[in-house]
Amino acid sequence: MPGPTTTAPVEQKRVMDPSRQRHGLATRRVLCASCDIACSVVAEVQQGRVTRIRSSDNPLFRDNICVKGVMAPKSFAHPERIRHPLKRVGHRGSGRWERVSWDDAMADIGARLKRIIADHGPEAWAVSTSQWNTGTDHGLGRRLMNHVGSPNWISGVAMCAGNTAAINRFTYGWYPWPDYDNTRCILLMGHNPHKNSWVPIHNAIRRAQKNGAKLIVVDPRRSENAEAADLWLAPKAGTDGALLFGLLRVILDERLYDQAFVDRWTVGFDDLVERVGEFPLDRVAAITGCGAQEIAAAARLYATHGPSVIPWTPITDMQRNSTSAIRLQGILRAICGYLDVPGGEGMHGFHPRIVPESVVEMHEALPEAQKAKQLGADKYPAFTYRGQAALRGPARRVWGYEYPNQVTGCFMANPTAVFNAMADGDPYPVKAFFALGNNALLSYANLPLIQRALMNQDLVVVQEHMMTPTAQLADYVLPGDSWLERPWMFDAFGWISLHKPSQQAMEPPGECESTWQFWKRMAGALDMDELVPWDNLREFYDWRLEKLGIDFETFAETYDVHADKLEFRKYERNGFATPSGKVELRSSVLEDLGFDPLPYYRPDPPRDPDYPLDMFTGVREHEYFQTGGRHVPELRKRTPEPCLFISPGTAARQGLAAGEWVAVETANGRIEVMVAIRDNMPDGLVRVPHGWWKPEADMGLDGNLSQALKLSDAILCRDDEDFMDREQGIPHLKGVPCRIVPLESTS
Ligand SMILES: Nc1nc2c(c(=O)[nH]1)N[C@H]1C(S)=C(S)[C@@H](COP(=O)(O)OP(=O)(O)OC[C@H]3O[C@@H](n4cnc5c(=O)[nH]c(N)nc54)[C@H](O)[C@@H]3O)O[C@H]1N2
Ligand SMILES: Nc1nc2c(c(=O)[nH]1)N[C@H]1C(S)=C(S)[C@@H](COP(=O)(O)OP(=O)(O)OC[C@H]3O[C@@H](n4cnc5c(=O)[nH]c(N)nc54)[C@H](O)[C@@H]3O)O[C@H]1N2
Ligand code: SF4
Ligand SMILES: [Mo]
Repeated sequence: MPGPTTTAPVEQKRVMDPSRQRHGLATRRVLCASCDIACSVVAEVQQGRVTRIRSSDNPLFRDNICVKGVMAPKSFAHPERIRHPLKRVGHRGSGRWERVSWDDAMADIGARLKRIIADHGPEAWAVSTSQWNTGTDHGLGRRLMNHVGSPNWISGVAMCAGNTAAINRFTYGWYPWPDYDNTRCILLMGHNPHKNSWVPIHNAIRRAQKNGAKLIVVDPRRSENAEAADLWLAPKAGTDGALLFGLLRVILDERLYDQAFVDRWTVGFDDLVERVGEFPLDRVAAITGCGAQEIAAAARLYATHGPSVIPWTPITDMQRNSTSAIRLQGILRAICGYLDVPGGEGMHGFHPRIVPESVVEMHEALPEAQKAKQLGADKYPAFTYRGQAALRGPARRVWGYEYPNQVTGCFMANPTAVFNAMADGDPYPVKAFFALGNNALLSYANLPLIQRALMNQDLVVVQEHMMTPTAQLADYVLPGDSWLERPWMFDAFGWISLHKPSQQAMEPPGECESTWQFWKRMAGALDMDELVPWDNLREFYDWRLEKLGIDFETFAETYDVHADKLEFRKYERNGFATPSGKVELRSSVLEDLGFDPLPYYRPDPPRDPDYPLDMFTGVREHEYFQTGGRHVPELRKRTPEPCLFISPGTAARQGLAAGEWVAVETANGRIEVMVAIRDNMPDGLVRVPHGWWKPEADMGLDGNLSQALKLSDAILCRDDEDFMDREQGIPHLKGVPCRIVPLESTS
């Protein structure tokens, strides 16, 4: 997701194209954060307001722009944007608010949080954020929580690249990034960047193809990338883990791996061979529905047309076999010799002269006894402190710091465990919940549980642009600024060592503030001012850039991108950041945690005949980022309603017509959707879009939280044992048994 798509040394000085400067217009070079890929774009400013977003002057980035970015100024100027702090006056969910000052709000929040901590301990405070959107947290929240003593931080990255990063660390100690510029083969496990989704990655893939790279796509649906692929495999949803075993089987049987690398740099190869032996291609074909021949063809292409890459995919972050599927991708990378080589997947480490957010977070300040209380650590430890503890020493040895929090996903509590503690006090009560730039109610599995959890809080604080369903259940709703209204330094989520600056283009409206500023206020409210010794974001960036010998404003004037010189095969110097110093095909960390040290495949539970179809959620809609954006009329008219995407065959069998409203039901609940028939959908599988609510609809519980309680996919998503990954405890969203019922026959 980070900016440029190369692992070659990059230091792009600022490029301005005078022919593109219009008379009388001020321009600012900004990074779009209307999704989480941070395109470099230009903001045109007139009379203190951004009037237009256009593409970058730098030819490298000129094509990196999409409809969401272009419409951002409209989104941020919406009349219903939250511009002042609001305090709840009616009962929770009544939708009644009064305007208060920031100072009063923070004084009360601080006092109430102190009381909760005094009564229940610091672990009774949980925070959910999306660092992508808030953009300016920069680890300050974790820093404060670590000093207060709460380990209970969660984020949507638990189902996105964050958990993938944590699991990758088990195998080779750092989550690598693809070198699209030099690769010869790209394997997309479902991931489907397109013209309105992660445009820089879409462009990088297309460029790679033009340069002769092959494209293999694994997707049950004929996606945009499937159409552009050299080879398209369409497995049954949720069976990626089995398919990956099939690829490995062919590569091992035909000895297509890098023997020298395996001999010198891996442990557990013989055990792996034995485990893969349990997956003959006919078994894989039976599980996935893909033919043995096409599986073999994909494996050969990946292994012999390298260096190849398997870009990050959220699809295997959201499956019952997630940990194994992520590990299998790592194992493929490693044994084929594609780790940390040009055209393969680079392991950058930290930028040596810019203070990383991981260091800002100060995880070493959280006492071990508090780390041990992190919710979910006992049962689902993989991405918790406990799960990652054995990697601390190796990380220090190789990367210079014990807590590399790549993609912010390596030291999280388990979201479901946090919601259980909030709702039922089990295993201990959580009574204060902060959602910062995160629409928590809609952004995890099992919405009814999250709703109960929120209703059972003594203090809910939300920082937002709009009155989201989550905000509607808060005690305080605080006004957040936007990416046009603050300076920003993007660190590529600590995934790669690239840094990109973003200039502030306009003043925030009303009393909107950054999440960084919220945390600074919070430090004051908790009598911990000394933890945030910087007056504002610019000073904080100046501090982080000190070793580079440049202040933020100069940095932003000078560079489009900054990275230190990148080297390859760094492991030859320090080994890998794992306990053995090698690539752990057999994971000592998983073994010590009591799990199978080898990848395995857990079949679907027996089908309940009441739910004859499968549904998946998570396909991204062009116009919206996740649960946001529905308030922008220009976008909304393009996709006005949540649809159920279904094949012509399944629609005919179910007697459904396009445009008809139906209910989709799983064992967890039901939502309402409009039927949309698509011939790129396979029979038997239906697709439910993520994140629907209607900002224009009545607010509060009486209005079903702006219809979120009727429309959100999170109602359908299950978090019971059969639908959770064993090691991480993240939900299976790809292939959930469902049924479709006419609206009038549902209760
Ligand atoms: N059920 C289900 N859950 C999912 C997924 C799914 O497919 N289904 N997908 C998962 C994935 S991949 C991800 S990445 C996560 C994303 O989960 P979230 O991070 O919660 O993503 P959004 O829904 O975009 O919520 C972000 C909120 O921040 C607000 N916002 C935007 N910009 C700013 C800002 O600058 N400042 C402040 N203060 N607020 C801002 C927006 O109005 C929006 O309400 O969800 C995950 N959860
Ligand atoms: N416009 C827009 N762009 C976005 C976002 C957005 O909200 N809006 N969100 C951003 C974020 S946070 C993320 S995480 C990315 C996600 O973007 P992607 O990684 O592209 O993920 P999705 O769009 O959810 O689904 C991609 C493909 O996975 C396929 N798929 C479904 N189930 C399975 C399965 O079981 N196995 C396999 N192999 N494939 C399957 C679907 O058919 C679909 O074509 O998009 C980013 N880009
Ligand atoms: S892909 Fe679109 S929304 Fe995402 S950062 Fe780029 S311009 Fe913004
Ligand atoms: Mo995501």
